[in-house]
Amino acid sequence: MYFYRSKALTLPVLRASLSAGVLLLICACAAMDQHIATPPTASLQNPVEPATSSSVAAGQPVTVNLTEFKIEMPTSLQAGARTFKITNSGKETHNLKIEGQGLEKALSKNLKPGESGELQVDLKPGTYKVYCPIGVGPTSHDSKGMAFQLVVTELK
Ligand SMILES: [Cu+2]
Repeated sequence: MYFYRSKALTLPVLRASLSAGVLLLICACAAMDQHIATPPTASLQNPVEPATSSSVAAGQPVTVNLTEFKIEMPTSLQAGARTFKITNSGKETHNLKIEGQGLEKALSKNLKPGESGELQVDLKPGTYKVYCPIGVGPTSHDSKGMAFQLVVTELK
């Protein structure tokens, strides 16, 4: 009985403090779902594509969208040589850097608003830090949200 009562008392407090965060999380998940091409839905959308998922994943360019202060792209990719097609859709200058598994690569030139660039990377399985290298310390775009961990899986 005591257990139930204490739960009921803490619930409104939790709801009030977390509602904003939960909403953000839901939005983030929905946005990511749109950008991650899962093999089953991809084959439905593109019936011309061969059934082998390896060729689909290996050759496809990765679309990256940069805004304040977000990096929109799949958070998981299959290993292999990939081209990142990066567009700055924001209002500030951005770049994209990928670090991990002995790899460290960024666009040679920062992207002004509206500009795009391509980055060639040979991804080995493992985790990478993908971030915007603009700014230093607490005002860096990295610490403002332009960073995430990319997981690269074995080529199937
Ligand atoms: Cu940036």
